[in-house]
Amino acid sequence: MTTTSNNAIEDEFRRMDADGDGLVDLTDFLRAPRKLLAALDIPEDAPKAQALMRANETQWASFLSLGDADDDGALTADEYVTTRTSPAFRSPSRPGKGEVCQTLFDVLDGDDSGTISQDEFLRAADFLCMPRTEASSYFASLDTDNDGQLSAKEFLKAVKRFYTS
Ligand SMILES: [Ca+2]
Ligand SMILES: [Ca+2]
Ligand SMILES: [Ca+2]
Repeated sequence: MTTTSNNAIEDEFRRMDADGDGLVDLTDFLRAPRKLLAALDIPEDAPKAQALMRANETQWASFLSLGDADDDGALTADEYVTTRTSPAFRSPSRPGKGEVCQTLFDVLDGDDSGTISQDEFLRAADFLCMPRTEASSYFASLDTDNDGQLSAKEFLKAVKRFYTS
């Protein structure tokens, strides 16, 4: 099992802290899902979009409850590391975690087929900062039954790996 080094977590923090003020707040935290919705042309008032944003807000509240030592509603780099290295962060029952995975799946499943096709997956590749060729092979590695579609189960396994690596 690999432990995420604090350096990697600090990099993650700096990516989230888009305005570089040394704090990550709710606006910073919601920037990524907002960008994804924009990349997928999903209006923010669509039910799928609202579900994704609500799930992220719940997730943010759990980040604060784990790491916001001074209770100011924003995380410093140190507070962020505390959140990310807390054993409760990895818990599958952490508030918002399952909801974020499920609502992310629904957003990527553009045609509501209940599975994510390679095309649907590649639409999000830019958002994942992944070159298309890499995204294609990543998709293939996630599609464990090789039917060309990611089931919710295949997808959740991937997200879970992402959040625990
Ligand atoms: Ca704080
Ligand atoms: Ca689909
Ligand atoms: Ca599959």
